[in-house]
Amino acid sequence: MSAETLSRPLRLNAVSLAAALPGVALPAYDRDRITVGVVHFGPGAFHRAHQAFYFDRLLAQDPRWGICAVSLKSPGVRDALLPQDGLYTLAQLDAETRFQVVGSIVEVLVAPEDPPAVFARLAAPMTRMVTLTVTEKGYCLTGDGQLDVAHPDIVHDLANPREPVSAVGYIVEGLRRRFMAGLAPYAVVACDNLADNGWRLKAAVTAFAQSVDPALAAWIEAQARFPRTMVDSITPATDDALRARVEAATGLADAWPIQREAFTQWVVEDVLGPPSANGDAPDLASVGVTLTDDVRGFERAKLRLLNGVHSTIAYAGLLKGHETVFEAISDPDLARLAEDLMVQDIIPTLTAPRGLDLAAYGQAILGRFRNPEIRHLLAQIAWDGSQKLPFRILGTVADALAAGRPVDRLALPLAAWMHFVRRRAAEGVTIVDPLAERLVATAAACTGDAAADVAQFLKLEPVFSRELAGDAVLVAALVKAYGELG
Ligand code: CS2
Repeated sequence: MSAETLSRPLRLNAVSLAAALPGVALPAYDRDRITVGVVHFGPGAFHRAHQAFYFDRLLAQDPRWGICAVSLKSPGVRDALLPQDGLYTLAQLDAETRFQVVGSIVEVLVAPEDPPAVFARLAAPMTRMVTLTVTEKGYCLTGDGQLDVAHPDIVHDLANPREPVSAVGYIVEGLRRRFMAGLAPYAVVACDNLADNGWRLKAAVTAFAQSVDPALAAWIEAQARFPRTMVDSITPATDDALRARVEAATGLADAWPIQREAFTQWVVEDVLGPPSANGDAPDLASVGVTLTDDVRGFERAKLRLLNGVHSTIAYAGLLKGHETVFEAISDPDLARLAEDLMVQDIIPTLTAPRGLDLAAYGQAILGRFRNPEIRHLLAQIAWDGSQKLPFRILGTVADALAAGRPVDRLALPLAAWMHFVRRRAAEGVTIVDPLAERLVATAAACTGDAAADVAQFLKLEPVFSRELAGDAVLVAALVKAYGELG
């Protein structure tokens, strides 16, 4: 063996795992005994940081909950994880650093390459749960939360329900096959940052199924469970610095490690039924998941306080030339804005779930933003603003307006987003957003006159409902904020 070969670290996989450096946590179960109980759509960084981590814990006590991860579009995850036997490293970067190899993903499929393999998994009796992290836009909903029947993927899937391309289309086709086979439906667990995520998904799935077969829709309506959830763990995108750090810490080369903060939370609406010996429902509570009847309280608090303030400092921070959340929250003006928004504008719109002190929760979130170990790019959070702002900021705005409270500060993130869009469009930088084309056209119609520019943006109906766009108090606040930031 040449010196060069000797110095190159082994690639992480089922065999090399034994050579991981001491201190690296390894799967605490025999992976050969794992069966697939979960099909997951969208195995991006967040899934691998969060749900796959909880299932990894669960597998130590129950081997029926291995994950079949399904990418709806790109083969990237499969290409990285296949040579690694599905294994990857999760780095928890915080006051303490922890490296762990996660083993819960036992199969990775790329749906467009092999739809029958996906259908087979969905229709398998052992599959009891389908989870999703497909981002806000992956649900194909209209601005008011209904299935968007004009969305190209949904148009395609309604015309070809047996050859779907969307997550909703796959879920319905899988359920149809179970219905025909006399099997119980799987539970469908939406894990994206949408208010009432499970309910919205259930409505979309049922509406789709209605056009396929009304009896199927009625069966789904009556029998399938779509718990609402709140998911939380700050997970910046993987970069080469992380790859190098993971390699140094584990002694193994990982093509796609994942990083996150130590904090993680998963709150699931308690509708899945008791965990049972026949494997119908996983014992999520035993691995740290909160099961509750009041998921909405948790979900609103998290969406509005964490994600709302995240988006605020992303747009306002980028305008001020900052690159990361840590830099932005270290800017005293932005830190004050974040805190004032939380205390004066957002918390008054929330009802605390039992046991949650909202003021302390808000402070803890700001503390998490100050984690110096995490290099979370503002540009990443700025993606898909048209999809995120309605859930993160506009709900708070609507509640404040209804209560007769001022919305001047809440107008700042919205105005900052408008400037962000204009600036990117002017610089010819791609805007990552499903509405990118309309955003660029909107930016092109802007002149720099605050009232006229704001009016252009307010025409974007998937973002601003007609009611909000016509609200004189909000319009005045937006024009003022836009002028101040310009
Ligand atoms: C972030 C979220 O990228 C974003 O838009 O606001 O991904 C955030 O980090 C997570 O929701 C935290 O749980």
